[in-house]
Amino acid sequence: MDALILVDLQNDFLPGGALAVPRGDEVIPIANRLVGHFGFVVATRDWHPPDHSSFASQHPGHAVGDVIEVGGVAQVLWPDHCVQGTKGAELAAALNDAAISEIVTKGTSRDIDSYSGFFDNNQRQATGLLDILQRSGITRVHVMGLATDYCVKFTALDALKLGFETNLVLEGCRGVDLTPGDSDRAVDEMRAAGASVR
Ligand code: VGL
Ligand code: ZN
Repeated sequence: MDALILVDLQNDFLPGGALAVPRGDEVIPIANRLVGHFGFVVATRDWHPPDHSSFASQHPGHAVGDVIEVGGVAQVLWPDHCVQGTKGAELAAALNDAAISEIVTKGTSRDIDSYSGFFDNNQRQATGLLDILQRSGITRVHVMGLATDYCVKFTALDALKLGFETNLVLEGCRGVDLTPGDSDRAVDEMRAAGASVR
């Protein structure tokens, strides 16, 4: 059975939000169209405590976009975003959330970021997404959302590693592109790892 995974379609990732993905709003109508075609839809949600270690504000002397080491892993520093319980962390206002079967939260521990919808960046803590998919008899996943070069990429790569047939819904993705070309390279990586791109 197939599942649609909607990655981080949250207000803070849309234009005007705290970590706005350029043209991120364009994928909401695409999500709204696709949810009708899937019997099973899961949404992931970036869901950080206010003092999350991925926030540049927590690292005096560092700025947004710097890469530092946190707990032994490389961490890009971001503006404060998707703080638990805030408007910015809510699913996009225009998203038809009636069709969403499950919501998975990630990035909830202060000390470790989680780009993948499956695991934190240390691959130590699971989010529950794998259990949800297995319990529902899902064998193939279609992944779309924000951002192509971070959470979409790591969610799709983990899905492949976990043995799911994985399709990237390219028209439903937009990237941050901190470095120009990051999103194109992310798509190449997903394809090289075995994802179909349609
Ligand atoms: C994301 C950066 C920081 C994403 C989340 O959803 O791609 N990117 N947190
Ligand atoms: Zn985040």
